[in-house]
Amino acid sequence: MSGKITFTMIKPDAVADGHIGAILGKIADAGFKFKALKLTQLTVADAKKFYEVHAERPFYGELVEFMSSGPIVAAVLEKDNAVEDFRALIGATNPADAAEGTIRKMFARSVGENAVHGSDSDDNALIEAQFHFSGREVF
Ligand code: FUP
Repeated sequence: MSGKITFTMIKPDAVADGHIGAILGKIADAGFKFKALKLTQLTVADAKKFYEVHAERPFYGELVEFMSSGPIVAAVLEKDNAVEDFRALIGATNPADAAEGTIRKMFARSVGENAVHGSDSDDNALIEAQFHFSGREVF
């Protein structure tokens, strides 16, 4: 079994569309515990750094612009097998390909504005959690 921690953001589209409560409810109902939680907004520099692995991709500029365009909810979540189970809960990157009942299928606008982020590995979960939260904000 993999690690117990993952990191998520409810992205600006889902916050603007009024889905914070519904998405947090689905996360809690799926058995995740909230270790850290806040409403915040990324600067352009923050978004560039967070997504720098995608810097050479054609969608990088739009992604940075979108992710810094409005408030997000950032959270650290705890559950056995957290990374894999959370990615199953959110569904495929493109909501058109996401399974019924997944968060992206229910709430995402498009592949670029896809409602939620989920870490893709245990190592990245830790890096991303530390990017957004200081030690005293994680419980
Ligand atoms: P995921 O791990 O499912 O969030 O997907 P990726 O790491 O491949 O992509 C990160 C973000 O880049 C996505 F959430 C949205 C954006 N993206 C696009 O805008 N277009 C694409 O074709 C792929 C990703």
